[in-house]
Amino acid sequence: MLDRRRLLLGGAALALSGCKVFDSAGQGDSALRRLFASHEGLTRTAQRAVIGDRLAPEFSEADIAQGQRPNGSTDPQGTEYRRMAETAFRDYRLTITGLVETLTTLSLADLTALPSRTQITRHDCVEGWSCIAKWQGVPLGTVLNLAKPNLTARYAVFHCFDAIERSLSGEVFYYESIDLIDAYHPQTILAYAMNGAPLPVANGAPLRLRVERQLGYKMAKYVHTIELTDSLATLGYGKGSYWADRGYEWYAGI
Ligand SMILES: Nc1nc2c(c(=O)[nH]1)N[C@H]1C(S)=C(S)[C@@H](COP(=O)(O)O)O[C@H]1N2
Ligand SMILES: [Mo]
Repeated sequence: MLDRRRLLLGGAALALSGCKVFDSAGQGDSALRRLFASHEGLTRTAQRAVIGDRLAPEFSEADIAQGQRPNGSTDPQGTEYRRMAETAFRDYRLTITGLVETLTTLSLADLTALPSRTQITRHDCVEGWSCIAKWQGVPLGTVLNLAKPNLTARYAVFHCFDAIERSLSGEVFYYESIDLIDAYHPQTILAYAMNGAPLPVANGAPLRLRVERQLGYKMAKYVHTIELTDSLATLGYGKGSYWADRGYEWYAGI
């Protein structure tokens, strides 16, 4: 498999271990940030060339050694989210908007009524840990097709319920994006179940993305809106995701 860290960052990755450490790399004009920026275009092209349309490895039940380790936000505190969680997400609606023909909203019952896919895959966090878990959900492509994407759509942006950052200047809600190649990849699903049970709050209930050929931070939890766009320029600081805006690569291929 591609040695992503060596290809991307050389020795710089070795000095970094956690999201907090990366976060500081996102401040201002750090040398590390410039290093990331100069590698981004090159690595995305190189990784795509190597990866092509391949499937991520899938595992067996026997490979599930432990629960999925919760990371990042694990208990969103917003009032809308808390109210939904208390009533088993009966009032949850996923919205698909942006460059689509039909603005579409789907309840959890609507989503679970669609044909589902189940896959046992390994989640790799950039902090250096991995977990194998079983994910069940609806293929993202199926959901996007209900909204009929315009031909101009290039990216799927995920807007989430959790405020990942709170400061005097306000709250920043987690956001991520993938291109439509990954969005329509057969293993890209909106998961509502994990290891045979409804998705726990700690792991992104009621709905989280699985995009199996990329690192953990791409797999947006607590998704409330999927927006199709032709550009990422107006999202956050323009790099396409909360963590990409803070120094990670946008295309986090593994
Ligand atoms: N909405 C949201 N999605 C998120 C995060 C987050 O903080 N908020 N953290 C990301 C990171 S860094 C990882 S490793 C995985 C963790 O998923 P898990 O809690 O199911 O292990 O979710 C990703 N998706
Ligand atoms: Mo992560």
